[in-house]
Amino acid sequence: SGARFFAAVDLGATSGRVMLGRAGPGELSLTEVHRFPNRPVRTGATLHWDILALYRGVLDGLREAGRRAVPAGRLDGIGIDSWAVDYGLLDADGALLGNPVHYRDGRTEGMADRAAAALPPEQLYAETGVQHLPFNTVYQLLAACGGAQFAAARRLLLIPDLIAYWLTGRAGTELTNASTTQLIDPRTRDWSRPVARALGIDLALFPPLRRPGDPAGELLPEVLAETGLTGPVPVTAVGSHDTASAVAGVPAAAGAGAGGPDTLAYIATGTWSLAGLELDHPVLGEESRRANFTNELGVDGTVRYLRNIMGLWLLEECRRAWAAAGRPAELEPLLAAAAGAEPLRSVVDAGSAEFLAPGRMPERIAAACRRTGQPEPRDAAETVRCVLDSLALAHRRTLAEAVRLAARPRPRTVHIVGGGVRNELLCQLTADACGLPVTAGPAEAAAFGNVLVQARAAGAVSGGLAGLRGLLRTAQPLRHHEPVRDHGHRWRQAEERLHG
Ligand code: LRH
Repeated sequence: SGARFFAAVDLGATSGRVMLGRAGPGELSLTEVHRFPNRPVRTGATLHWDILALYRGVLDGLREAGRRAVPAGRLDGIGIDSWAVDYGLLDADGALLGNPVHYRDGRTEGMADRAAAALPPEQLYAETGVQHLPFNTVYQLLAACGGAQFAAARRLLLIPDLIAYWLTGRAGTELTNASTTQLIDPRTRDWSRPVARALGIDLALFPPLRRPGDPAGELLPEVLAETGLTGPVPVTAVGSHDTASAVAGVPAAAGAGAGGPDTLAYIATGTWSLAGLELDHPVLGEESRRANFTNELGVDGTVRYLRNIMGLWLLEECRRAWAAAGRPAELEPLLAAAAGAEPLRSVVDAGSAEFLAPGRMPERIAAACRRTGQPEPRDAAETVRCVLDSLALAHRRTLAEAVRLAARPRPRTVHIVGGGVRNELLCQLTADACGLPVTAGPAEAAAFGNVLVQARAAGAVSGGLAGLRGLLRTAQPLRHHEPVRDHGHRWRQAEERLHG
């Protein structure tokens, strides 16, 4: 057939993967060829990403993708996406200055206040539409700017742009990820000079913007040699923010999505739950700011109107604590036990930044229950149940608020994509909490969205976002969860317990 081969590099907070996509007219499939752990490293007080280990994982994955392509060694394109917000600094020779700092590092404490003294939060939101998260890039820059590394920096590259730079020798700033820096105006989809000026951030640090679908260079000869690939291999800008690619990879029905009559509601689950709507314009009002919704930019002119929810981080951190204490921490038995535990016994605010930092998660969850006058979980099963109920409740609350603030019709279904798809209990509880059917899948939505954008840029497939998404519905089996009827009042009560 005329199918062509594309590699999608998708770097998440706990693991990275390289997927080999096969795409052609009416054809789309995806195979995982390499997965590697992403293990942050603390030196002194600072939590870092081990960026060279990640880059080695990328090279190993590209080599394996080439082996499996037909003919071997030939790839028609490479696209890179990762978590948002973080960056590396380069010196005047183009060398990396230190390991990129992890967004969960504590260095940004107090920076929002410093920013607010220079630019009122109302104005910052009206200009950028970005929710307040303690680790937004602008706060990281304010924390970094007194240091020696920052003084030596000539260039700033967001994580996927840094990987692309090492692969190609060419530097750019991909737009969807740039929109999480809090330096982009979502109306013009370009830098906000007023914000940069007010905060004293030099936009010249950022190489020029490129948009999903734009060329991002070709693999360097050394990279071809190391991966065994046959040149030329183009690298293409995709939605390099993983959430942008994941939402491009939502198998939405025709008619649902930006500009369509139906509301596209999604939850991109993984370390985070990103719950919201796809819109064709940003929502920048004061009510939206107070509700802490963000307007991230998506592929093809779309806007992701969503809120960050702590996601499976809560569960992963509990398991890490139990494993360290020598207690059972295997996922499947814990989920089975949680399924049998009393529903909605206690819930915590899964949107709260109090759960952002690593460490002692079961104790912190118990403390939050105590503080809100609810019973503490008595064992691991009850703790896991509390986490999943709390996530489902946050999904319900966030989607309902998004629909109201964006003045959109009630969605017909909620799409869950990303790693959380594998957690059937979470998907069912989300259906119950939202009172809406859930369509679960694909788990690798980010890689699908990544491949689709590259494949279109290469001319292997064509169409708008709706057309591309049409290919997804046959590429992967999807699971459907019907909400249990008459449970609405239980979730309403739990919500009142927590939020009044
Ligand atoms: C998810 C994600 C999310 C960001 C966070 C930093 O991986 O990109 O969209 O808010 O990481």
